[in-house]
Amino acid sequence: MMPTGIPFAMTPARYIMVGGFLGAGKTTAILRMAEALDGRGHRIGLITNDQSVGLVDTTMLAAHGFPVEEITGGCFCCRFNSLVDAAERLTAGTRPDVFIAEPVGSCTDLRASVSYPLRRMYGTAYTVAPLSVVVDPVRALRALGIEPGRSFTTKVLYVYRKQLEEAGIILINKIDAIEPDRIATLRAALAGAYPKARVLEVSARTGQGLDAWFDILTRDEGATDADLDIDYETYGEGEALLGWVNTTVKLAGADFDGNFFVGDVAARIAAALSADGIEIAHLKMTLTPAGDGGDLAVLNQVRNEQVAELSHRLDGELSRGELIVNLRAEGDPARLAAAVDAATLDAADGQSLVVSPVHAEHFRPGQPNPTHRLTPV
Ligand SMILES: Nc1nc2c(ncn2[C@@H]2O[C@H](COP(=O)(O)OP(=O)(O)OP(=O)(O)O)[C@@H](O)[C@H]2O)c(=O)[nH]1
Ligand SMILES: [Mg+2]
Repeated sequence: MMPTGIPFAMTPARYIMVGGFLGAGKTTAILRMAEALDGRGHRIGLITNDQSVGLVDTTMLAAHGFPVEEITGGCFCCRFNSLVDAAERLTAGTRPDVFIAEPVGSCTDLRASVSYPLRRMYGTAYTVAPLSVVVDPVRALRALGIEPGRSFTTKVLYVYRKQLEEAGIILINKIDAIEPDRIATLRAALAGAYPKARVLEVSARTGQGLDAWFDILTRDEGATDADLDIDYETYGEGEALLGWVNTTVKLAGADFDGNFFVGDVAARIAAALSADGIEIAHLKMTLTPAGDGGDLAVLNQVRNEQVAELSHRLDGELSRGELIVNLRAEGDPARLAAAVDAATLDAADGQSLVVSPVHAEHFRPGQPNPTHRLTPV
């Protein structure tokens, strides 16, 4: 039966895509949106995306009880058919009327390679919301050259700016964590540089400002998204400057404090990378105790000098568990992987834990090669 009191037609389903650079707060904002729209009577299906398997985001979102499909092996634009298949699998399972999708944080040109093709080819199945691009204000102030501080090199920043250029909505996130005058400066700069986008200020953490965003996403079409003039060679080079590491290991030993453990691993990784002058884009970890108690630690760090944050803490100690580490940073993937391995082993040594590898890979994303690339008619 159709739920009532819903602000837009239920068939076709709504497709909402939440982009933005690595670590901006996409997953956090999506979780908030899923909870809010679920509360309004919608059935939600989530789609995560990454260059490879073993994802912290999927583990985290699934832990909140929402159906999640993971698309790996490339971004939505290059795996368009997998995106449609994932939506169909979710439909076969729980028949969502709202799909919320998180593209890879180093991906851009989503409007031409995902939104238009969805509208043109599957317009009876989906209406597509304006493209949101989430922004971490400290990262943005540095990337736009407004504030000093460690940032990325020119080609990575090219991708960063292209993401903003195609946004229908720019979501300045994390306003709980930064002074209002810095937000005002950033807002003015973004509004000046990207005049077609609506700029909203929110905190995905506290919920401030999010309702206005949800309202726009559930009502409007994506007509305000800007068209992108993009050089795929520079885009590909920028994306490939970011190294990716995904590792999963099992830990076993006497009872240990998992919250302390993930913080220790993060501190060791950040110290090693800082020593090499490598900037972290996003380091994230989950530690899940063996068994099915539903307990979970989630750690994130989005800049070298930031103290890692635990957004979920384990309730008690554990003796066996699975650690997933996802690191994205501007540096040689082999060097990044070595830093992750050494940090994990050294931290485990400190607790006399045995580490058994489950999955390990490191790579640079391949040249983006969209399945479709359409512009408006
Ligand atoms: N202070 C504060 N922190 C936030 C807010 N939203 C997200 N964060 C934190 O920012 C970090 C990154 O958040 P994610 O939601 O994982 O970011 P993401 O954009 O999904 O990252 P990738 O998937 O790696 O691209 C986490 O530590 C979050 O807890 C916010 O509104 N305020
Ligand atoms: Mg995410």
